[in-house]
Amino acid sequence: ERVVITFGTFDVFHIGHLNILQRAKALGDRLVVGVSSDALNLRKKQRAPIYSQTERLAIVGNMKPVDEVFLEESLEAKAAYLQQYQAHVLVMGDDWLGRFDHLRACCEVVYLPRTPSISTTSIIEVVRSV
Ligand code: C2G
Repeated sequence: ERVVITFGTFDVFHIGHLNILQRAKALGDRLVVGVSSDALNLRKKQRAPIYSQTERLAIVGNMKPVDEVFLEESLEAKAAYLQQYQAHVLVMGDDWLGRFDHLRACCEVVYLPRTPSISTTSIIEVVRSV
């Protein structure tokens, strides 16, 4: 059984998120997703997500391609998470290109192209301007 793992905030879940989960699942048999915690987002983006981590875990965990979700509490713990979930492949969007190459010692690392023209930030801007 080939285990694929990916990580993300998945705030205000949109089609770009669904696309990457579907493409990640297609690379193996089982898809595990680390959903970044509210505290981690506050640290790295200086703002809280719109949807709480409980809501984001429920949304991502109930998407068809996803077999298991867990809370990602630290960006630096990737190697430990890969080991804990026995991952064969790490998938990240290509906004992270090159950033996880050091993990090639643990598993395959695949960067997938982002879905163009959609992001949580652009959704927030559109809604704000309505
Ligand atoms: N994504 C995508 N296309 C978009 C928007 C996002 O393919 N138009 C992908 C991103 O590349 C990422 C995933 O969807 O792989 C989740 O995106 P974010 O929620 O923005 O994830 P991020 O905040 O970058 O968190 O440990 C790493 C972090 O947790 C990644």
